[in-house]
Amino acid sequence: MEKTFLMVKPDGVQRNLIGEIVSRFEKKGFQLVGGKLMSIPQALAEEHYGEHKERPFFGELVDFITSGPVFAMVWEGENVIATARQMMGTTNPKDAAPGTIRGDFGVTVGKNIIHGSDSPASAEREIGLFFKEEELVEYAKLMNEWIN
Ligand code: DAT
Ligand code: MG
Repeated sequence: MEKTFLMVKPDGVQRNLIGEIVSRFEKKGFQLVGGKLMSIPQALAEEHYGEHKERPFFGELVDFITSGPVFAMVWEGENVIATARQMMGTTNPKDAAPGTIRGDFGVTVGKNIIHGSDSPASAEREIGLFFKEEELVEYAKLMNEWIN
């Protein structure tokens, strides 16, 4: 089953949005496979956002993501990578549709509440960066028969 890496950013943690965000993915019908509250070390932040290394906002981005704890998660489900991105809304909350996480809770691009992998390759890479194999829990949920 497809998996994705999602993370409540420091602004979302400070604004008490962990429960709200977890709840949205649970209610959708996706399954939580791993989760932890953690502080991101500088080196991990730079590696995670490596694709943006040359962008002018890279320094700010790394400072922001290391500025407080994040809630890192792995979620599983059919088409979960693309669907989670839709549920997050566009990168800049000013353009994000109401009903999306960034549309409902975000105001500026620098503090946009949540991260989500954008492709199968980045999902695999990011899950590997943040979670050890043994931190991911595979389990059957009877409810899945009513979802998939
Ligand atoms: P996303 O988080 O939607 O995948 P991204 O990968 O393009 O977006 O960028 C990573 C993060 O960098 C994004 O969540 C917020 C920040 N960011 C992106 N574009 C920015 C910009 N023009 N100015 C400031 N921060 C930006
Ligand atoms: Mg991205």
